[in-house]
Amino acid sequence: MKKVITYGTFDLLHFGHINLLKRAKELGDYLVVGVTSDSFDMSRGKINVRQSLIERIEAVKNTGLADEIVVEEYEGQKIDDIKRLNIDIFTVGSDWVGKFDYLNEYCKVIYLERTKGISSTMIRDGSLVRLGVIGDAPFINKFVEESKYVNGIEVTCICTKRADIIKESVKEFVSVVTDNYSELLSCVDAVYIISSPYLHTSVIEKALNCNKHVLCESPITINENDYNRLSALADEKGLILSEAIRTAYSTAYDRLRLLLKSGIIGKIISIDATCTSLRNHNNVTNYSELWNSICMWGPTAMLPVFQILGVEYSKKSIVSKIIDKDSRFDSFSKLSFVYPNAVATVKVGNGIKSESELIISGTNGYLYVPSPWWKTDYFEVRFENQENNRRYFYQLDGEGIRYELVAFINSIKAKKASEYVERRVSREIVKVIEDYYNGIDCTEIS
Ligand code: C2G
Repeated sequence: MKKVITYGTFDLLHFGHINLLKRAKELGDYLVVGVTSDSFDMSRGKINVRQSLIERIEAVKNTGLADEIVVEEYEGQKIDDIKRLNIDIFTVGSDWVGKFDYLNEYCKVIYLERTKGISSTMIRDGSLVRLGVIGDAPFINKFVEESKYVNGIEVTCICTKRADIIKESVKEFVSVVTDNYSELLSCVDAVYIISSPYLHTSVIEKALNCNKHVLCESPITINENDYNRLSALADEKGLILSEAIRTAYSTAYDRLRLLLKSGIIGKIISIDATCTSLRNHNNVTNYSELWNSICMWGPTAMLPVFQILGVEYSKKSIVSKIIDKDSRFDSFSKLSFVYPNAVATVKVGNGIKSESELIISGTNGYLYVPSPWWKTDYFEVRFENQENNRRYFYQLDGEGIRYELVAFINSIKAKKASEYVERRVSREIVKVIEDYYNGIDCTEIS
């Protein structure tokens, strides 16, 4: 008797799962299905499984395809199960190609083609959001790979002028790769935009006019009037327009804000946020194709300032080292904000390197987030008496993309913008960047 085993979460069992189970069954005479436990899914970063283990097991049972069901509870269990149950074939969908080759030592490994396209019922009842991705950055690969960990969303289409940067495994996952934005809009419910900030306004406007929800890399626009017009359009059409600043959605950052609210460091007097990188700086011929420092890092670095101190500062100044005047490419900018009772400094650089930490100083102590603070799973609260210092750890899966996607689909379902990046904060970020482009409150260094 040939024994086959397959594993999965099988949350809100759909046609793709059933199709996989059917073909798995056809590979042999006896099918064992491993259903992941809630805690195993949590630990492997599946953060929004909607059904309990019991419900998911029940659904697999009801297909009548499984001869035996086991619960997958720990990393490495597959080897134990294969040996214990005398399995001949391990199979799983093609989205996992290569990932389980190590099991070849114990049995035959077969990757079955993943079912592309999604059951129309799931789209109709709103339990699945078809997402289109538009942009030309290699980051698209990471984004699509991360989306697999989030239930309720599926990247079905990528629109790019650079199909060459899309990995084969990612092409395998999506149904359509095109350079035609209208084609993308015709087959999705929502779009994720990672094109250049100069293009955002027209790309967002077109999506909203086609009744698609939007998740856009920050800055959403570089013009306040455009921002106001786009958010009004989203409201009028009952659509979500969300800003993709990953840090805002991470657990550590969220807990940090709550702790500060509780007054743990007393009155907040100063915030210093630094974000720098040295990306794509070799052999640059056209700076307008690169993200300058203020667009690449400004939104993330300004986020804690505006969320914690508010947007009613009385004075700001921007000092920049501009290395390409035509595109106003700053390799470094230092922004200062003066509030009636506090101050903030933001340093951003795409072309210089510094310690990328976040320090929030208060009358009783300070909060320290080590470099790179924007993707942290850890921070410390420090006091004069070191014995009172506290360290906080939180898991961060996939640099925060998963959390961002979960928040996005939750707001689509709730028909309400999420509070992770408030409108007033988004608007202020846009305003500061617009002022930078117009040279307002700006000083240049050579
Ligand atoms: N699947 C598919 N087509 C889809 C969706 C899912 O063929 N449109 C397959 C997956 O490739 C997987 C199975 O259905 O083989 C179950 O999918 P999930 O519940 O999403 O489970 P997954 O996270 O892929 O876990 O240890 C767990 C396994 O590694 C698989």
